[in-house]
Formats: sequence, C-alpha cells, structure tokens
Amino acid sequence: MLVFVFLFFSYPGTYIVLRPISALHGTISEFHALSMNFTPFKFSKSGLLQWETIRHGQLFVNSPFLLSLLFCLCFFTSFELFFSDKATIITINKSSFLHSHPSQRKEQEQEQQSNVKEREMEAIVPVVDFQRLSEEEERKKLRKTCEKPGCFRIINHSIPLTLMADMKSVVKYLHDLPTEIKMRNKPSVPESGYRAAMPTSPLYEGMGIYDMHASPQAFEDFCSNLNVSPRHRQIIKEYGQAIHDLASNLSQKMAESLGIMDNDFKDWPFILRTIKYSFTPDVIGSTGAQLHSDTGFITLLQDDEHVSGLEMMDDFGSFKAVPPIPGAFLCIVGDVGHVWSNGKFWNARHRVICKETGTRYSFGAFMLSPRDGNVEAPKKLVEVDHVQRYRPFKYEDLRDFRITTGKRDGEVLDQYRIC
Ligand SMILES: O=C(O)CCC(=O)C(=O)O
Repeated sequence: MLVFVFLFFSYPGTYIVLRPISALHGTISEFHALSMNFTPFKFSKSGLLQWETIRHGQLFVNSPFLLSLLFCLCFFTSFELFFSDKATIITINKSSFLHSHPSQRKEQEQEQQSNVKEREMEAIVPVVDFQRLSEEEERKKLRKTCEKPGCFRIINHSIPLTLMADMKSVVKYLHDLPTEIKMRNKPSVPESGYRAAMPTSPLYEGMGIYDMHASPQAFEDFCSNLNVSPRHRQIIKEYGQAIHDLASNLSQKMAESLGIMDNDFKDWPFILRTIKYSFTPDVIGSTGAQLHSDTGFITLLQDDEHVSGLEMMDDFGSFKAVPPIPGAFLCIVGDVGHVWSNGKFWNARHRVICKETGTRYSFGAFMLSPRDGNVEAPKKLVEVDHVQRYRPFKYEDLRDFRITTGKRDGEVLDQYRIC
C-alpha cells in the first residue's frame, strides 16, 4: 500500500495513473501544470526527487482532479485489501511450513501428498436414500449406479444403528472364539461355513449361516454348535431378519428400476456372512481378499467404519479406495445380478488390501439366486432388449466352477455368454 501511495504522490506516479483520466478534463499541458501543483513529490530538473507542499487552494479549484484522486485511492485500497487477505493465508501456511524442522517438513510434505493421493484415489460410490426410492429421481439414480459402478451406499434404511452396533460386537465375539469352536460352523453349501486363515489368504477369516430365514434349523445349529449366548442369539436373529428384509426390498427396487415389477426376492437364499481381516504392521500392502466379483445377486455389507481396505476396480483397471460411511450399508452387484439384468447391472470387481494396522470386520447378506430354477434374465427384459445376453444356468454350476478353477472375477460368466 505504501508503495502505491508513494508512487501516486510522486510526479511520475501521478502522471502515469492520472493522465488517462485527466485527459478527459483538459489538455496534457493543463494536466502537467495541475499535477505539479497537486503532487507533494516531484522530480526536479536535475532528476532528483524533492518535496513540495500541497497547495490546498488548487486542490479544491481542480475538482476533476480531486475526483480522479478519490477514484484512484479507492481502487488501490480495495486492491490492497483483496490481496492482503490472501497474502495472510499464504503467509500463515508458508510460515508454519518454513518454521518446522526439515525432517518435520519432509513428513508434512509426504502427508500432504498422500492426502491428495488418497483423495484422488477414492472411488465414487453414489449414495442412495432408501426412504426416497418411491421418487422417480432416486429410482433413476439407483438404476444408474447399478449399471456403473455396480455398487452404492444405502442410507436411511430400516436397520437401527443400535442393532448394527450390537451385531458388530457379536461378530467380534464370534471371531475371538477358539479355532476349534469356530470350526464347528460347518458349511451347509460350499463357502457358507467357517473359513480359517490359509497360506493363500492369511489375513482373511470367515464364518456364515446359510438360508437362516427359510431354515430355522440352520440358525439353531449355528448357535448351539458355537455355544452362542441367548442375548447374542437374539441379536443374530434380529439382524439376520432385518438385513434379509433390506436386501430383498432393495433387490425388488433394483428390479423395478428396470421395469420388472413382479419379481419376489424374499424367497431367494442368502448367506449371513462375517469376515475378519487381521491387519498387522508387517502386512501393510498385502492382500486381504483377492480381486473378485461376488457370485450372487447383491451383497449388502456393513463394512468396517474404522479400518479401511476395500477397493473397487474402475474401467481402466485401477483401484479406488471405498471410504466408509458410518451407519450406511454398501451394496455390491454380483454375477447373478449382472446376468439377471441381462447385462445391465455391473458386477463390480473389488478387493481388500491391508492399508493400516487394526482388525477389519465386514459382514452382511450375500443374496444369492432364485431358490429353484435357473439364473436368467426375466422374459420381459429380454423382450424389451430384443436379445438375451446369457444362456440360463444353475447358480451351483457357477459357484462350483469358481471354486474348482479358482477364477473369481466376472470373466467366469463368459462361458454362458450368448452375445
Ligand atoms: O471386507 C470387505 O469390505 C469386502 C468383502 C468382500 O469383498 C466380499 O465379501 O465380497
């Protein structure tokens, strides 16, 4: 500001700034004469800067000049204020950076870079409001997100937060049981029971109950084999019912978004599955769950709100972290969802990577396929599309093919592809 004031009151400053303005009011020689009267600083003939008092009389006589002066002062002041604000911000950040120790500075730099990277690397997982699914706009959003990226967060759902928290405690308790007890969680269909950590997937441990809504015996067996307390039994039962209701309602809404109004998902079998990832400092960067697509129609997951690790693969084959949203579920479309929708819904490829130390728990409903019969697109959908993209197949065939070949991503569907 001082520099501007100085320049302004010096003769060259006055000349440069005021000349274009004052030219409107008189000739250049008039301007020269007036500015000489008005400016307290001026260059002498020898070129030295010298002081000359303002002659107040002149100031008032030459009102066009006064107006020009006021205009310029206002301009400079606002200019300076505008930049001083930003300058302050820059100075604070810069000074805290400059005054830190070089090693701290390096850490700060790295932290800033990794924050930026982390933000850039986050998957865009759309959020769908369950309560608003009666509205056209929200249904369109649901359809779009099922098409790509094939996953979404669901908020305002019917499951109470207290039940979600209680179930998480039960899941922790169950996974902390001795291995010989956990091994009593026998699978009723492949991949539905206890899976211990293995050399090929040392960070992963799973447990599950198959078809508990249609088979109360499956639930009873699970609880009695693992000596589950009455209170924990109650929580598992309530949670199992609630998540099955939500998963089947959501599946119904997804079908409706394609114009299929009469498909009932309530009878479709599901696995209530729990997963524990043991993330220790020495395994940072290792795989918790290999790249895969889920086999069923959808997976409705209560993923860990504290320990991250889930990543979605995008169209370019790069992985994006899925940030948690506490209280929301994550819905992922599976292979059956892709085939059932005649290729419209995308079976999202994902994996879990150890990124931080801690124990990650994920659990929820794995909605599989029609109880009896084939996996195929509804006739109405095929009629509308004029083409059937996959030939019908049994869910069990797909599941067994994946298990025997070890192929886990959506490419396994190619064997059923028609076009
Ligand atoms: O643990 C997670 O968050 C993801 C689990 C998963 O990939 C799956 O169950 O398909």
